[in-house]
Amino acid sequence: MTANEYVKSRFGRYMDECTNEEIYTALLEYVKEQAKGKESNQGKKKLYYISAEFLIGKLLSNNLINLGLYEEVSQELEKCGKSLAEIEEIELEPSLGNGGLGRLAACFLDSIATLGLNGDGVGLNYHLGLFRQVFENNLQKEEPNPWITPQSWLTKTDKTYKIHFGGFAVQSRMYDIDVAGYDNRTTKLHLFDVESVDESLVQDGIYFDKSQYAKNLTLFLYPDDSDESGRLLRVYQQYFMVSNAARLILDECAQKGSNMYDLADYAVIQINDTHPTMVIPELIRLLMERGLVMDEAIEVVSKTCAYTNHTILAEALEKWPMHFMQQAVPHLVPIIYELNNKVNKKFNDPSVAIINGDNCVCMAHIDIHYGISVNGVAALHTDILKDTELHNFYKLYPEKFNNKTNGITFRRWLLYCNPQLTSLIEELIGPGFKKDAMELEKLADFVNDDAVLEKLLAIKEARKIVLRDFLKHTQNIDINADSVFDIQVKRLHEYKRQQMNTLYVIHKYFEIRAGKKPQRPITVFFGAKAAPAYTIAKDIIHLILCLSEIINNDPQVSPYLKVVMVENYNVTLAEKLIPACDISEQISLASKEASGTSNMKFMLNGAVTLGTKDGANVEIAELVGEDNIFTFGEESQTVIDRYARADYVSREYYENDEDIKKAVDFIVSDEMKAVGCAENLERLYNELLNKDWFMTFPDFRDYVKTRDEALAAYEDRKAWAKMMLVNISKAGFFSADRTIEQYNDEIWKLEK
Ligand code: 26Q
Repeated sequence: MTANEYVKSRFGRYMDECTNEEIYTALLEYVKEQAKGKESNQGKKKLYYISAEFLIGKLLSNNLINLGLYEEVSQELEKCGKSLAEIEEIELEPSLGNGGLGRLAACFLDSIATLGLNGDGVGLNYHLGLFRQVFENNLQKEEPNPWITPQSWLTKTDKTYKIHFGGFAVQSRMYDIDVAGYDNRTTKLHLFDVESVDESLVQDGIYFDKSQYAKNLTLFLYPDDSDESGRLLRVYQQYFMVSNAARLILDECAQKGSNMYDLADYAVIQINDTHPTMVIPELIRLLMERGLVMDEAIEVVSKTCAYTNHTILAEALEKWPMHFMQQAVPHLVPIIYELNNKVNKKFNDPSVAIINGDNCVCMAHIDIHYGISVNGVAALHTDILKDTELHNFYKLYPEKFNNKTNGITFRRWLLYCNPQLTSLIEELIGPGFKKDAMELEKLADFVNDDAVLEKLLAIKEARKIVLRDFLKHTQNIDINADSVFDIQVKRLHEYKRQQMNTLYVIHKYFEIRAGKKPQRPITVFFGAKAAPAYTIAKDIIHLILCLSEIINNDPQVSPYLKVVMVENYNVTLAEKLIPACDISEQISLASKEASGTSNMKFMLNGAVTLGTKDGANVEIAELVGEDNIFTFGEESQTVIDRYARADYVSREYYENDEDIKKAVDFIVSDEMKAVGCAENLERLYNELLNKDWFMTFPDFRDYVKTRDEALAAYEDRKAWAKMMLVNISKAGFFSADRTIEQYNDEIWKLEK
């Protein structure tokens, strides 16, 4: 049955007589039907990828592409004067992730399905997701972000469990989303929910009673900081997630014939950061309920779990106070004590203990001692874990440590989001790259082909116009499509250094006012949510919005420079911003960004990276060569040494560098205060002057110089197009298919 026939059977009318809502509903059902036909791999051993976040994005077009239905459906829609783009507008984007870690989990599911591996995702069905960001008076405000409608990708299953917490229990239910692989099988994303959750608990903004657990367990995705009651709720959420996962795993393995002692032959669990760590004690507990003694249960579980670390920032390594555990999950406490005793007996080294001197449970330590594998997410990151952050563990278990450089799914981040570029590539090297991304290397043959270079530039121009029209339509923003598009989109965090980018813009603003005009207008895009309680991050957003207003209202500068901060940056916006980008800002302080993944998406779409030698930028630089990337800033070892010496004084840079001083002073100028809030601006100014923990000033000179070099290089259009082509041709390594093959070959060992 074609899509149009399906619409007719569903509504009694063909597409041309249906509303967009009806067409959307019918296509959603049609895709669900088609996905059923693609069975999942039923091999003996199965991967359970447990993650508190799955930032899946809208699914309609992606599923159509992966099921091979995209062309057919687009053409049928076109015949009746409609476009898939307008139907897609009906779909709400689930915001089930903060950023990179959640998006990585989504890319991995796509690759697991595409490679035909037996693996499912397990997570939580947050009703209101992460907050929706709105700007009011140049400040971020948070609002709930409901996404579950009667027509959604969720399928209610009859799987339910009773989950016990200290003092009460809840009934859970599993919902499934089918994940269609590209031209292959499907896998499932299992999202657990509580029947008793109550959306009316939310009052003003995103405030709600944090103590009514039965009503709020899956209400929101909790952003990465906050008050004590929020942190405690996070523990309840994590336990709810892993207790459900553990029960599901044991049920499925028992059904396949496991006697529980051989669990590792049936299941492998990938723990996505420490958020699902309690699955280890919970599995031990459940195995003991099934008759194993504790030592046996510990041994079985220790052969089944593997841990991925995504962060070097000490404050992001989860440590939960023991009294949280006592309150939320008292039945895990004796097991955690036993896990700690065993470690202490064996190693007698407080730095590797599970319970630390402050009586907190170090979640990562459980994963490392009681798992088969510890991996970082880029080569530099893994090296830093081994040499510095987790060095004491590396000495104990060198064989457990390994690197898995992140990847992205090319289905969403090339085929879907940039059909124009996809067609050109296919015209040049055939369709093989869609299945084997390394074939992109064949593009290198065209680096001196002027006609090809012209076409690449034309596609970029076309994509800028698409972005311009989209932002006009959705956010009423006006941009000049003939300007250079310089883009930094990612969660707002001081280590990612959006503040350094902003200081550069201020510096440019002064240059233009002084008569030094850029050769071509520049548009600087930001997109970022800040965690609601992360004050300085919100101050940085405030600064960007104020600066944008000042520049917009300055007729002397606005023809040459524009700052655009898009509201509520999400996957849908990323899909529009990335194909239009010329310069990709990847400017984290060296050693701090574990990998980054937007850097890969930009490169794949022909943007040139302006970046520090951090995370996966290092591997990008190695692949494209120094001529095809703009790198700047101090090396990670220099930064690590500087932290160790603790002798960085930001004020010295401020006092000795006129440009830094001028830019920083502008933050608290009368001009800025006229559009902004003095308290916020002064707080940020003081933070930079007295702390600047992520060392923006030492890198500032080199950043300005290198960014200006990139802008100058842009003017040689042919040379720039060559750089674009080299970047695209070398992006194959960053396919998540490669990453997942490596996870499977070296950790999971699933049959194909
Ligand atoms: C921790 C404790 C309490 C509440 C929340 C959290 C929390 C939530 C989310 C801690 C961390 C996160 C998200 C981390 C993240 O997105 N890390 C990114 O992972 C990417 C994929 O590996 C990397 O590319 C990025 O470099 C890394 O920052």
